[in-house]
Amino acid sequence: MIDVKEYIKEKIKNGTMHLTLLDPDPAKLTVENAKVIARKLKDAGTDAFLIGGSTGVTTESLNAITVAVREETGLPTIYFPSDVHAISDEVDAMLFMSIVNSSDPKYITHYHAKAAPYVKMLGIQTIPMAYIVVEPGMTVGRVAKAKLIPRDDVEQAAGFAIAAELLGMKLVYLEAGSGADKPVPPEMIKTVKMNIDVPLIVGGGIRTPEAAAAAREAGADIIVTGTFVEQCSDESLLTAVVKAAKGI
Ligand code: 1GP
Repeated sequence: MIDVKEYIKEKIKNGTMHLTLLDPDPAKLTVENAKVIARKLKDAGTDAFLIGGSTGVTTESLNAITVAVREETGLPTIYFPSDVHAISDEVDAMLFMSIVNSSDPKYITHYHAKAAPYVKMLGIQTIPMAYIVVEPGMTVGRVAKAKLIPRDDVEQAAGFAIAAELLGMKLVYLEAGSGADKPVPPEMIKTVKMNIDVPLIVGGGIRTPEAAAAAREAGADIIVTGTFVEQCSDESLLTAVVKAAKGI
């Protein structure tokens, strides 16, 4: 298995990474579709796959999509946890993430206490990550009862990010929510990036080369696109977004 922490460290030395998010809810994505999308995104230059969604994910669907993506692309697969009951040892790593601005302890540490013994027993590589949900927040904001960071409150976002770093988190993720009409504001990305030394992930609502470039130029180390890559059939636009994210 790939050492994903090391892979990320090496990649971001050379610039921003692009991660493709696939939602393994069987109602949204079949294994065959996942293979087609994964192949297209590999060709477009994506660096790794995040696999996860807020609802409808099972261990079986997670395993099936992970194996398909790995076989199709050979790129790292990283579980973006959905549900305490869905855990896979097929992934190369798992984001062991706390939704630090949730108002519900379940999403901060309590679900973790239920999942952790299994994660440890299965020997899954974990990467501790703070997940900060910004307006509009979308499904994850509602499901995880996030106290959404207002789009203009860059200090609050920075405060959560710095706290996360001091708590020992190895990644910080600024999330506007999957399918958001507006991505995380570049000003917020810039302020958070200036204040932390761990890699910064940005996602939610990025679906144009301009938005991807704006996030990269503001300081994102890793840019995630999900809805756009699942829906876009124009391969030149896919490639343009991935290239804009990576600055190549
Ligand atoms: C969601 O940040 C990701 O967790 C991706 O968002 O689906 O809007 O690309 P999109």
